[in-house]
Amino acid sequence: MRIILASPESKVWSSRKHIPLGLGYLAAVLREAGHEVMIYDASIEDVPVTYYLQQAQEAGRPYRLIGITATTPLIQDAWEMAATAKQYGLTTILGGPHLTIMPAESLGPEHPYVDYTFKGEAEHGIVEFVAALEAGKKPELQDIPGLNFRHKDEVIVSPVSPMIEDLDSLPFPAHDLFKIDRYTNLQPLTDGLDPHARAFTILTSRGCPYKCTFCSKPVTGDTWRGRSVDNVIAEWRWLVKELQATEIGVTDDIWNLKLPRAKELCRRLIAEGLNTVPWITVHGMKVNHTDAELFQLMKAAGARRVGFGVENGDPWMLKHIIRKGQALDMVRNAFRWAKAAELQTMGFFIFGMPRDTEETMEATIRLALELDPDLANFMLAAPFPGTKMWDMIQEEGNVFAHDWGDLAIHDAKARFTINDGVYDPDLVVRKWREAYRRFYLYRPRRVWEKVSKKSFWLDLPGTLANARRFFLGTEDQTADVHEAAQPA
Ligand code: B12
Ligand code: SF4
Repeated sequence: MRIILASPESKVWSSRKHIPLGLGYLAAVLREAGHEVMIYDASIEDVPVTYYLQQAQEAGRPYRLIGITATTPLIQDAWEMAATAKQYGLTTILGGPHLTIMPAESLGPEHPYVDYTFKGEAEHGIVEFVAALEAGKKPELQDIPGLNFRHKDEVIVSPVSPMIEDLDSLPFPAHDLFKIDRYTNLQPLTDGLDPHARAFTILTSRGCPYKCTFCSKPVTGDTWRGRSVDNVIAEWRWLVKELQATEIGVTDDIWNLKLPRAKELCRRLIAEGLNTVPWITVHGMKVNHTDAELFQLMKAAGARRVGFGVENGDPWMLKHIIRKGQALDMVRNAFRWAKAAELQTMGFFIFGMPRDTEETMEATIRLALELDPDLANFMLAAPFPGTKMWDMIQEEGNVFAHDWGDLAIHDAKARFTINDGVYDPDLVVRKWREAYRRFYLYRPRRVWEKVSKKSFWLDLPGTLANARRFFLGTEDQTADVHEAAQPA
């Protein structure tokens, strides 16, 4: 069957473009099952999806199915894409994080163009689903875990698709199907400036046993499942030797949960000569499960940058509200060891968690200044459904968001309040802006480091737009610069 797997335009994530790896996994299993698959990622395409649908129809080889992925802030775009595809007669199925949390919403009467949704990891389910369609059977009658559909006036939500235990049993993602030259480079310190970057990402494990209150991990879940080092190395070798990767991003929830495995991976990258291509941990890594040797090995294995989820500078907030399972001395140690190994460092900090006050946010700014990472990413707390933080706000406050798009992490606005007589959303935004100013502007050494870099002048329009947004405040909510999503 001819299938399009699509990622909608990321209006909430404008400058940095990374491959939608989940679709790569689905493309790989479908290809293995004999289907013809195209990956359409609206964020890097010059033409709308209708161009390919039209072209295929005119050639007499129409696409039969479109599978669309969506995170929560992108669900509106996913609906629009499904509606468009429906006009071309395609069967439509939506999957990904938002559909795992809210499988029934997209099957409501306002979305008649969505035929199916899928909850959870879909490598097994999608193959069964397509086999049923191809055989002219109704997939809804096949008892496919994870598959949700309409039946008469009812929406039937099935149990979540079971997590894949043996990740080594999966084929490697279909990296070769991505138009890789169109994606931006992964290194924020040279933000997207290498027009020739071939920046791939890799998942060495799925899941994370920690339960940070702000973190949404609906698909990969709380159970950590690691691929064998051999299996990871084989994919890494493919990326480096055959697909000419120029940089690689590890996008695990927590790649270093098992410290000996993390070290072994580094040793093997060195032994196999795969350490010539720089790599980073895209969403950071956990400060727990590290030691000085790990960072030395990472450096020798080609790692360029590590990022850490620091979140807050106040120990009470860390322990009782964020529940990150890490203490400040662990944070300090990890930064110290990473710097000693001459790795670039990045820190992720969150402003405006419930109970954050002027003092706790001040402690966060001071900690950022003390740790002094090469890049500090200050984010405003975004309550995603399914998180503990979402539940706290439902109980004690109000979410301001009008629609799911309002939850985009980089929007320059507070998204909720807590009715405890202390929490002040305006103060949160003020402190967040202050953090950027104090970290990037008010320190002459840092300003000099920035302006003395070629990249600063090459990307001057982008830099000025971001400066306006972070330092002055602006209506423009589409900006970008830094890394996204949840740090480990
Ligand atoms: C890498 C990553 C990124 C990268 C690349 C994103 C991309 N283009 O794919 C970057 C940095 C660009 C990024 C950006 C954002 N991200 Co992000 N990201 C991740 C991360 C760490 C890994 C994604 C991944 O590869 N997962 C592994 C694969 C195997 O899983 P998967 O993609 O979910 O796909 C599986 C299933 O969902 C399902 N599936 C997926 N699509 C489809 C489609 C169909 C038809 C079917 C049947 C099944 C199906 O099958 C797949 C295989 O099992 C996740 C955390 C996580 N653990 O998932 C966060 C995560 C997905 N991101 C998140 C968010 C919020 C964002 C942003 C919206 C941030 C923002 N600006 O506000 C943007 C939006 C970008 C976008 N296009 O959606 C949240 C989503 C939460 C939610 N409720 O939706 C997550 C869960 C992080 C978190 N803990 O909060 N992200
Ligand atoms: S933020 Fe990181 S450590 Fe915390 S639960 Fe999410 S993935 Fe795990």
